[in-house]
Amino acid sequence: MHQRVQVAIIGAGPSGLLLGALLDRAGIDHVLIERQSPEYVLSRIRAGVLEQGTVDVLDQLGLSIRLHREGLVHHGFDLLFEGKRHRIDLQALTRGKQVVVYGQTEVTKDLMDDRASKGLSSYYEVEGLSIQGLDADQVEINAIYQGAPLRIHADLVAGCDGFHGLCRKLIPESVLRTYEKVYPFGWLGVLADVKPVSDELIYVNSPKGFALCSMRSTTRSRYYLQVPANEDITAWSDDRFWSVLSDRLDPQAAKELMTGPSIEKSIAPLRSFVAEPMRWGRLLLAGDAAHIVPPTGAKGLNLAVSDVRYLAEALTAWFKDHHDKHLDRYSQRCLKRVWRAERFSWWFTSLMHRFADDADFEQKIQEAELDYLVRSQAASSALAENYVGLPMEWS
Ligand code: FAS
Ligand code: PHB
Repeated sequence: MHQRVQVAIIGAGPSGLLLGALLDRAGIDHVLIERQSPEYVLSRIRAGVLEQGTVDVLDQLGLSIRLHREGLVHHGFDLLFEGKRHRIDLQALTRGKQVVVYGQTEVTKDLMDDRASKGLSSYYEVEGLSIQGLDADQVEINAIYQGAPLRIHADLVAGCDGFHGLCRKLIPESVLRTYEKVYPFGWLGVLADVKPVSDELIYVNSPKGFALCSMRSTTRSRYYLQVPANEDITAWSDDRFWSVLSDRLDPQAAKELMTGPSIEKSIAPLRSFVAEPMRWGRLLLAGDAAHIVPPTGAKGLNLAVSDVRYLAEALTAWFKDHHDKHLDRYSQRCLKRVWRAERFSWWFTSLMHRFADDADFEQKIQEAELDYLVRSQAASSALAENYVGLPMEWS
């Protein structure tokens, strides 16, 4: 099978699917190539909180009907420390901004359904992918699809293949610069069909470790516990999970916590990572292929979306208006926003988690910073404006 397109998108997670939808609306000929099956992609439980900018782009695409029907608008969240909860009033602190709780799985499904309804070219369960010609006058992609050779020629490649993907590694070592911080802990996440313990999210700083009470709907909860980085998930029965979570909550929440069988349980490692530049020749990286943030600040998916919005604008200018102004600035434009999200996610992770070599002094300092934060309008405004998402217009 052979195809000639303007853009080849590698990876059908949120980045690749969203870019495909935006290129379709712009009339830019493209193809989507994914290693896994659609079912596998949908089985991954990831992000839960959407910034307004992410909702806006799904509105513009006409893909937010279910989101507005099923998503939960949140105007604040709680910080729990020293056994007490303090509400961060996002709406008041950001002059009316909010976030929407709507799982990444649902966003991915809405994007997949849109793509299928338009009959757009997508190759799932592709094997043996190789990409040549990123520094030549056209790119050649070879792979195996349904047991037969697949060859695609493209003008440009969008590397949307995530942290473990192929595309970032195609940038020569002499060009690529990476920055990384690996945290000594991970998040043990549980999904359960039980009523959430609170109407809003609760971020917990406890001497025994971080916890997060989130949700996917009013009947489906998503909880996380900080665990050591090398934790063995088989050591975590549901009973143990609920008992440890309850122990990190305030007395009222512990009393009201609804427990039940987990329908998904997984451990996510935490790291901060940035690869520069996000463009090399005919390759443009977007989303987790270029950067990773610890999920504390709920930035991962939203940062992928802002990359893709910039990339779609650059590709439209290139193919439709035949100017490369945005394409040339793509990497620099994304990285400004990436580093702001990296800083916030690192700061919030450092404030909320127990670090193994921390003495009691560090716990007291964290509690003092949290106490200051919930009392100071200036400090809580800074937290709120980062959490709802910084303006896309900041250059
Ligand atoms: P993705 O990793 O989602 O998608 C990349 C796609 O490329 C995958 O489908 C992969 O199969 C495919 N691929 C890889 N190599 C390929 C190849 N060689 N050929 C073809 N396809 C290939 N963010 C939050 O905001 N909150 C959270 O709570 C949160 N939890 C997370 C938990 C985990 C375990 C992980 C890994 C991430 C989490 N994130 C969270 C971040 C997550 O939501 C990402 O930001 C988001 O998935 C980024 O989307 P993509 O850039 O599309 O990358
Ligand atoms: C989630 O619901 O999965 C979630 C919410 C907020 C975060 C991280 C994850 O900061």
